[in-house]
Amino acid sequence: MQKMKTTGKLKTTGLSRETILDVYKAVMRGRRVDERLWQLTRIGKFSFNISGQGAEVGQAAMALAFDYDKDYFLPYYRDLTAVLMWGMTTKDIMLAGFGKEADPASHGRQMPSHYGSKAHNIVSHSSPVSTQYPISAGIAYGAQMRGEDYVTVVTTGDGSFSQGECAVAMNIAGVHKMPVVFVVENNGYAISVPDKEQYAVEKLADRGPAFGFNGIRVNGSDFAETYLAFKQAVTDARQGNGPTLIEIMVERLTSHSSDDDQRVYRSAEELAEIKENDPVKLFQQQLIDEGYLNEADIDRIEKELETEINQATDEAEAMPDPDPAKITDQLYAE
Ligand SMILES: Cc1ncc(C[n+]2csc(CCOP(=O)(O)OP(=O)(O)O)c2C)c(N)n1
Repeated sequence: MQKMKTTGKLKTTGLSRETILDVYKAVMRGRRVDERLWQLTRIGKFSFNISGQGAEVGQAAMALAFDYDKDYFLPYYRDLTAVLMWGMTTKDIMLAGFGKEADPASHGRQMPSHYGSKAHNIVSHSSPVSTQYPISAGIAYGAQMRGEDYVTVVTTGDGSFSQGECAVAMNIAGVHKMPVVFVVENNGYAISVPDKEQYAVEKLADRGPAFGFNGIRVNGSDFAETYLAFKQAVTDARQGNGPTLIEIMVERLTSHSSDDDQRVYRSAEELAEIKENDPVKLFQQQLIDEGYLNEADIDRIEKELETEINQATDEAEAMPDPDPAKITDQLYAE
């Protein structure tokens, strides 16, 4: 996988110090909630976990470019940091993991990590990968038909991006210049299959021009580069200039899921290297070096998150389970 160094200075984003600190907290929330999800899975309280560790910085940069009050988000299963920024709460995530009735994604009927919240325009996806892509084009077309100015963003993984659904969605979106941002989070693997066995193009972003719009590859460990690319894509979509494809290069620090062991197919050297280049560690160091963060801030934010996550875990676990007599509720519109 191609490695890229963190480069873009945070001041080039034009964001305030307060916003940058909020982003730092969101990135740390993504990491710490994810760690808790693993613990809950390992002690048998959750059935399954699929992790976003290594993609937090890229996802935060993506999410920040959108208007959470009106834009639509169709995430995939690694987008924990992004959905938390978009309005889902740590407790929402726990409710889904425990399979509780109050889970906003599916009222306890879906697997964990199938994020969704009607209140926040976050559309939950199906387990067959990339089926969210054609739906995103439909939602974007709805904006054009109704004359509304919301933008839709949809994500998937590098392996899933070879599914036909992605081509179908990008083709029709290109034809109608739809207000949609297509995203592929490239972590170099589809479970155990490395990128060189997945596609023959140099970059997945190269598929954008094939459908008549821009394709850009960004380093997801570089907050400024990623944020500025998304800002431009959102502006273009809102102004009627059509879609953009953004390929975010991220890491996958964990195994594919709680049912996988990546030590079987990734070398010890490779695993040591990705740990060394952990994007969260690099981002924290960048904030310190550029004067946004000090040790006292780091400690304070860690304590705040620990309290938040403990509280969310306890409260969600104490909530009622779904009533088996109502198992078919929520399947069809009333
Ligand atoms: C249509 C379909 N085929 C296969 C699977 C099983 N499956 C789930 S995740 C996955 C790998 C996806 O890899 P990638 O798109 O690179 O995303 P990543 O998990 O690396 O983020 C596969 C094959 C599925 N869920 N749906």
